[in-house]
Amino acid sequence: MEQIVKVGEFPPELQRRIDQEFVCLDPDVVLKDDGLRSRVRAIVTRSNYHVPVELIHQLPALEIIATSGVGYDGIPLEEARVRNITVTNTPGVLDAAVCELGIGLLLAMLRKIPGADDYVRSGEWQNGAYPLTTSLSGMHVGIVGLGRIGKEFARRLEPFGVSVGYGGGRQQDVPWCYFPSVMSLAGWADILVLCCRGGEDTHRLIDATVLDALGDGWIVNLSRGSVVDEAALCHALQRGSLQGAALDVFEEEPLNDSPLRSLGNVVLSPHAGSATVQTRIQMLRLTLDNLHAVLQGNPALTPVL
Ligand code: 8YV
Repeated sequence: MEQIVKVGEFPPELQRRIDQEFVCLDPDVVLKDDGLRSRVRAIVTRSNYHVPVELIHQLPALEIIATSGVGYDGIPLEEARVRNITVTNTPGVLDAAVCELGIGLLLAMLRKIPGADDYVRSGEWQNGAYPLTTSLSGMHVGIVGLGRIGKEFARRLEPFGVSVGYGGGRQQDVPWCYFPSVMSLAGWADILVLCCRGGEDTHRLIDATVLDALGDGWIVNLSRGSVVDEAALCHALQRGSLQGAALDVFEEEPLNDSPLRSLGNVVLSPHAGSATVQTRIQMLRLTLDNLHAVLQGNPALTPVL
């Protein structure tokens, strides 16, 4: 079996599947063995890890970097482009899972479901009714980044009787309202849902000015923590100008001792958008198929580069 470099960790049940098709080597092991280092043709990783550019420099025979995930902001694309290294991701197979969680987080945030569960468990209900919450129906929901996941999310919103807008990219032939900027979208929306990719182009796209434009609204982040100025978000939530947030991603993961962890108007999720058994198996299958294709001299199934 081909020896490949593995950057990051896969859950045991997925690693066992990889081990049936490839021999995974730790980067440090490869870099200490010049023979191995000169032969290795592939890197496998996951989208929440960073592939160091220094590692790529040390692997002269590298042909493919395959990530299990849709995001590729952790891969030094320019270096890969210069070296004509194929980069692949796993788009499409995780859209449903991410959007299912996103709808769940949106409803949990508006209807304060985690707090309601605590309210019953703690016996607080004996003292009176749970405070009234907020309906989704009738809201203006603005989607930042109308890619595959953004479109899937918009389609799943429609049965809830909301108005859907989108912004942060080009106008598309879709039945939703286009806004030429994130600022104008935030000014229209009651709820911003972040579905854009991570990376330099979207770094802190949602900053204090956008949060001010959103006003006493809500925000759901399904994309990357880097897309939001987290300090500005905390400040808006703490002073109550922003009514609430539901976050699956964070500037630093796992979330550290952030003020977000003590705010009652925030629903927190551990970067679990694609984290279902079925979805992760599908993502890994596509990742491995990309590796086999390129290493056998064939085109990648889902190339980014
Ligand atoms: C996680 C994701 O990276 O697909 C992405 O970009 O953020 C998630 O799917 C997951 O760890 C991928 O294995």
